[in-house]
Amino acid sequence: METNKTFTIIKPDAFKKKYSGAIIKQIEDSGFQITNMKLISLTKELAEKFYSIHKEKPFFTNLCEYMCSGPIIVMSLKKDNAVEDFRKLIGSTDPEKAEEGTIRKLYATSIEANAIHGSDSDDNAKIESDFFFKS
Ligand code: IDP
Ligand code: MG
Repeated sequence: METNKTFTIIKPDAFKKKYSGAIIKQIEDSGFQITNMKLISLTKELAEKFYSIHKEKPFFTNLCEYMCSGPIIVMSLKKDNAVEDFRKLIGSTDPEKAEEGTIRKLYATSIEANAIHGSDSDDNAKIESDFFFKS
């Protein structure tokens, strides 16, 4: 399994607030290369499929609704140690717990509307990137 790839989504809250440019700059300045990128809107079916691992969680329905609430930017990224380094760059799921300078600390609205997604493993980076970029 490759360790130099990850996958990210600029979520609807951040896109709506026009943070996409600043977030992409921070990602590139941190050494990540964008290898694929597109602006899309999710359907309920796609959101539920993407987040199916969380389907038993109490926040699942709201999460899927929120992810369909506006355009998102999906990107595949390349860098050594991509998954771990990117999770560090975005910070904790809850922006109130995220470290200073992380993308979620800077741009998130709430624990749900937390500005950005980052894959949590090399396996999921491939699955998630293929989900959006292989038809
Ligand atoms: P992650 O995005 O940091 O990997 P996960 O636990 O995988 O966090 O959760 C996926 C997404 O679900 C989060 O990014 C956030 O948008 C939402 N979420 C996670 N936990 C909560 C919660 O306790 N309340 C509401 N939404 C949540
Ligand atoms: Mg996750």
